[in-house]
Amino acid sequence: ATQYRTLDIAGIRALLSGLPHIAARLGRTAAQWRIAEVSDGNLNNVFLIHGPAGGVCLKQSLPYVRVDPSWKMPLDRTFYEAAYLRDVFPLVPGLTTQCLHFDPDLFVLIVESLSGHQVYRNALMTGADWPRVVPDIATFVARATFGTSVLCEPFERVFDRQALYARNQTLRRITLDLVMDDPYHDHPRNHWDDPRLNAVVADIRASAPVRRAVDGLRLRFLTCPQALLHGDLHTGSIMASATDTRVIDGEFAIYGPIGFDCGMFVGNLVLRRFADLSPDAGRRCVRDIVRFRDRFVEEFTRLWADAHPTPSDTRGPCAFFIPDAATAASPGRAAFMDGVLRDLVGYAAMEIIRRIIGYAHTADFDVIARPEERATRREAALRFAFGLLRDHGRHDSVEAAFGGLAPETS
Ligand code: SR1
Ligand code: MG
Repeated sequence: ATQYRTLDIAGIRALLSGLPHIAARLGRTAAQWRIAEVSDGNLNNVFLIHGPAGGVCLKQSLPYVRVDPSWKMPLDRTFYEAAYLRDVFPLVPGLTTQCLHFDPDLFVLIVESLSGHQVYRNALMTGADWPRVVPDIATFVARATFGTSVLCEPFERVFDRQALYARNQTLRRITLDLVMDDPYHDHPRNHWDDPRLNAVVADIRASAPVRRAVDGLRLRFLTCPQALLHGDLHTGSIMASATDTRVIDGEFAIYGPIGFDCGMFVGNLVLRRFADLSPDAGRRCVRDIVRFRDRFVEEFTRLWADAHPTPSDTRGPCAFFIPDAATAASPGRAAFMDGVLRDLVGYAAMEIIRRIIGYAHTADFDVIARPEERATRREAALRFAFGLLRDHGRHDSVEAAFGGLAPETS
């Protein structure tokens, strides 16, 4: 039996040589395969393998956090990523990658490799403005969440799937702690490199309305299993080109509130806006958030309007809001969508805060050379997120929450 070991390049070559469908995709012979480590995220080892006929991407869990080997961690995260891909790929075939192989002993996941794509965060940082990406992500979230919810499927199937992802406790714990808890009090994992941020951090932590909003959003994260979430949908979990968009890295997959995926994506657009020194950054950010909301609501509503069950279909989707189920304008649906968008605003704010003062920062601000400018920009982002949480639930629309980002507000 195969025992777990961390694979090096020779180990990868040997493993893939024994997998006929992968070897065929790469092309013979194994000696011709070029294998390069491209590990970039916080948790795992990642390799790209290219042969004469094509390429694959191999990801392996480590028994610790890649960027902090003293932080031990179970291996099962690639199992959940493989499960997520199997569950959502049929719903969003052109918007993620296909799982080609999962090895349950080595915790190795192999997916198709992408060519000509960049990590979307990096592309944004170098000025890309690709109109397809934001609506593609909105379509991805709408289809992947709607299709795994009781709005679309018999509850028996949904509850079985919920039971599987309920075991993804290690990564749910990371999100709960790193996104929803640590930043709101002193914790050794928190860090920010500039004392100029101390005052805004103190203001956020001292605010009773913020505390109430964060508590409510944490509770919803644990008690509202609306749909299968990606769970870590920041701009580093997206590979994109001008013409193609793929969501990757679904290891944080869990059942939760749909607005969490939306909010994480939007929060990262806002981080970019505050780090971007170009004059139209605010306008572009608001444009993209509105674009995201419009496409998400349009697609989710369309799917819902098409999904109403027939009387004979006793194992079909639940017949919510059935009196007006044939109309997209159903008040029941509107209330549901309003709830998702309210969650979006709150989770976006929490994502902004944790990426600046919590454990896992993003690269967006690192390219600002002058420390004063960097601190000013980060502080402005924190003050903006502070306002979103302080007024959480009181924004009538996405425009009311985010419209102040354009024209330039910092
Ligand atoms: C220890 S993991 C830190 C962060 O990296 C992942 O990408 C998630 O965003 C997580 O919160
Ligand atoms: Mg990741």
